Amino acid sequence: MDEQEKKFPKSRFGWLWENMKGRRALYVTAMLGTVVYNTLQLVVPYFSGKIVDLFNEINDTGDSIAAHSNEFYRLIITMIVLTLFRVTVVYLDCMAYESVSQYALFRIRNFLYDKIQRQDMKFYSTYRTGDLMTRVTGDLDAVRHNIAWVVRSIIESITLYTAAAVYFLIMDWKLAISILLISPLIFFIVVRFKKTVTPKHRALREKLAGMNTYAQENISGNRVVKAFAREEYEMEKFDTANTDFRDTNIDTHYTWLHYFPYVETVADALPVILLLVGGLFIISGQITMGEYVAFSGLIWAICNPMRQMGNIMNEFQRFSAASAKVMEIYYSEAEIVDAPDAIAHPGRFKGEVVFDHVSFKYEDGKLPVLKDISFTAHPGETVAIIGETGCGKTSLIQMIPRFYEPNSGTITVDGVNVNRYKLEDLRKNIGLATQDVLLYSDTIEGNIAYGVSHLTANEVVKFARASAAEEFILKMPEGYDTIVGERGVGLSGGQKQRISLARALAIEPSILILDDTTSAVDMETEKHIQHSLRDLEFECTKIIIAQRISTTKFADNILVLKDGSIIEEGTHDELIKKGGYYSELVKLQVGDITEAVGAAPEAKGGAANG
Ligand code: DGT
Ligand code: MG
Repeated sequence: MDEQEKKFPKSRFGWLWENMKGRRALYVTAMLGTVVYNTLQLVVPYFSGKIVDLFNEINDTGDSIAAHSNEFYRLIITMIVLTLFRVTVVYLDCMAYESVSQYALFRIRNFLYDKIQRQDMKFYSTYRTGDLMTRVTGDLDAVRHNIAWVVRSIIESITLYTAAAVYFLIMDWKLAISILLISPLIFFIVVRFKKTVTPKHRALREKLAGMNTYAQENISGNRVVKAFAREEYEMEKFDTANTDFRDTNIDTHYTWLHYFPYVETVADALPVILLLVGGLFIISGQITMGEYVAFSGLIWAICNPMRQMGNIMNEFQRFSAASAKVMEIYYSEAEIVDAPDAIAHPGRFKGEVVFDHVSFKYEDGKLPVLKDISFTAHPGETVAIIGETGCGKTSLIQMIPRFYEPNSGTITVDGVNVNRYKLEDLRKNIGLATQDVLLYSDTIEGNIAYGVSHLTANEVVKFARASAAEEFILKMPEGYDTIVGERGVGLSGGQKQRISLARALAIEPSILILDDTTSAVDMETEKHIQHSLRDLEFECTKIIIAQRISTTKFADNILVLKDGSIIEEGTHDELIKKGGYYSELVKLQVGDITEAVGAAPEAKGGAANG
């Protein structure tokens, strides 16, 4: 057992068994079928031996063969019927293995996808997309191959070998032992082979994942590559990864070739031993000619399993490396989950958000990102957060829907710690427009209605209007039915932001969080959006991250963040009077501070920092 296996609640085979639920009986039947059809492989040599012996007997007695034709026919027909039966069993058996393996593959894949969907942010920053894709494709196929082929081959080899060995021992134990004595040598060779090949399969699997990650990042980041004209460089980098993968692949497959001659020599020695010892036994009258024929017709049943062992071991090691990767995701647990006694809150929240001495640090980061943050957003209020880039704004708002949890302090919504609510109820009440906008490959309408599948076309239009998105949507070739996202028409940054805002508004959230959502829209449009946000039909607390004074100006409370701490707090006018960081910012963006106090500051240079 390797290290990776130890941390899983089940062994590899226990895990496979778990995922065959519903098809276990079929799998056991298939395994029994393998035993049956391999045992039946002895039929042809057995009957051939019988026929030869019968022929010799007739010869010895001097009878005519015609007089014994019935016995011949009986033997031949039995042989044919059993062979047909065996072929039928083989056929059904292969179908059963395939069916069970596909069933388990389907089940595991669905389960993995579900698992991945439910993971928290930490998971997504730990695993690379290409690596995850490798797990649900290539690695899973190795698992399927194990169920359908490796297990069958193991049973096949063991059955054949055992059946032939037993048959040999019954016929003539001395001859049998002289042949079988050589078998342990093969085990010795294969165990050595396993030791060499195991780390190679692990390395191979890592290289494949690395190469896939590379390809995935480059394909999705192709704009950057093109912008910097780095195609050649990227191709070279991929070529290096590809070469490395190929070399490791060759090395892994050559490993068996190093052991192959030894196995072949041992396997090939068997017929020679049989010829030598068997010949002597016939001469001394110890065995009949028919028995010799049966022995020699069956010697492959001893040789082949021995030859096959290397191949099986190779495939099994591939399965071992791959299954460890799949099981890692299968048994991974999200850290941020519902508390056992989580509070259900299917309805709307009033929308009071309170941060009480919250400090936070990313697990993989060294420095604290947020230090002792305390503020209150009353129901219906607008709280703006402003501060230089990297000061922790996004980190702060991500803790409200519990994407991350504070290291100390508490965050409450309507007086209850957010970690006490059912995650789904909490998150369904929060409309979030993230800083990096991701739209799905779907129509504009589908994207806006993402959070509420029953949204009517009229409502979609209403939210698009509120987000100042209607005008450009109507100019699109197919209006609301235009496909956007990866395969659809391109949208500008500001257009994407507005669709993302409409998507957040469409769920009519109790708490609306906008992370720099109007940074890429022009001043006129921003004004329109601000009006809509003030006149929403539903009550909603708004937490708005912004870089522009024009956005923060109307907020009930403005938090100025610096290096993870709130350095100033108050309304626009209060902060200007204070003459601190905020008022400097106003000067920078608006120019004349007297204009800014109580007036519309968006008239000048608001795009600064946008
Ligand atoms: P922005 O959007 O450029 O205006 O900056 P903020 O204020 O939204 O900054 P934020 O909260 O994204 O990042 C604050 C600090 O935390 C910054 O030093 C980068 C770091 N940080 C952000 N996300 C992660 C993460 O996932 N892991 C680690 N280790 N650090 C992160
Ligand atoms: Mg940010």
